[in-house]
Amino acid sequence: MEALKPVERHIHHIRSHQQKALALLLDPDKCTDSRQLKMTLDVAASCAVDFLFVGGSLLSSDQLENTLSSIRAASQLPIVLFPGSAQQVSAQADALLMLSLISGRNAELLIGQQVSAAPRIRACGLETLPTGYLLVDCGTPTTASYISQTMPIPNNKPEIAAVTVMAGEMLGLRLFYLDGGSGADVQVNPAMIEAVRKITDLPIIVGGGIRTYEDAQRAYAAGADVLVVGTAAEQNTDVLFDLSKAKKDSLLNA
Ligand code: 1GP
Repeated sequence: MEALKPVERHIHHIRSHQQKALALLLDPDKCTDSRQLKMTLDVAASCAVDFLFVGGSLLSSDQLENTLSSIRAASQLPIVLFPGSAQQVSAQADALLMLSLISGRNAELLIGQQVSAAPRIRACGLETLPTGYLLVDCGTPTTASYISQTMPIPNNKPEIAAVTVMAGEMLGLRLFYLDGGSGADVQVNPAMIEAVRKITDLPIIVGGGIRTYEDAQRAYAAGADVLVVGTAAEQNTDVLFDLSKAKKDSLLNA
């Protein structure tokens, strides 16, 4: 097998050392104030955030390149694109989550957008992380569920997520992302994370509705390797201190 590239290797390194990671999600539509962005990135650095995820299910302004330049100028953290569509590809990033929405049955998001984006991704030389993406119904219809026109997995059905991940692993996907969607009412059910953890040793990313130390602690304890926070940090960057503490404490509790 080909040697792992830096971002995927970093995630595996964290996992193999029983550590956890925290990713801050930045939505380019909401990063138009460069002073605010710089302050957010400074907090991220002081909280030992591991990755910056950049993207959105729906980008209504053309701010991706500008946002990436501003992030590059103000932060050393690895930038991972979290694309909502084939347009969200840029050589300024370090890597891209090559998402396939395996919880849904929309061919366009299972493989269509990926085919459209592949030549550009290759031309940019971006590292790709083959990621099985699962949307979970966390209490409110989200932009991700609406735009993807897919039915999310019910949060009280861990077994559906588990067999979906099982199939994804058999297909060769190498990471899994359980997502309640941005601004979810509640976090992904820890029982679902646990069920997925039991059937795969591959890295698990979890996001959507994570707002507190306790939310993060529950998700890490259930087996999440990387937690993603967006909305709560947009509202108040202090949440990064709490989530970072949960990350450190999870190591002590391991
Ligand atoms: C959304 O997982 C991310 O795709 C983050 O969700 O904005 O609710 O933190 P929040």
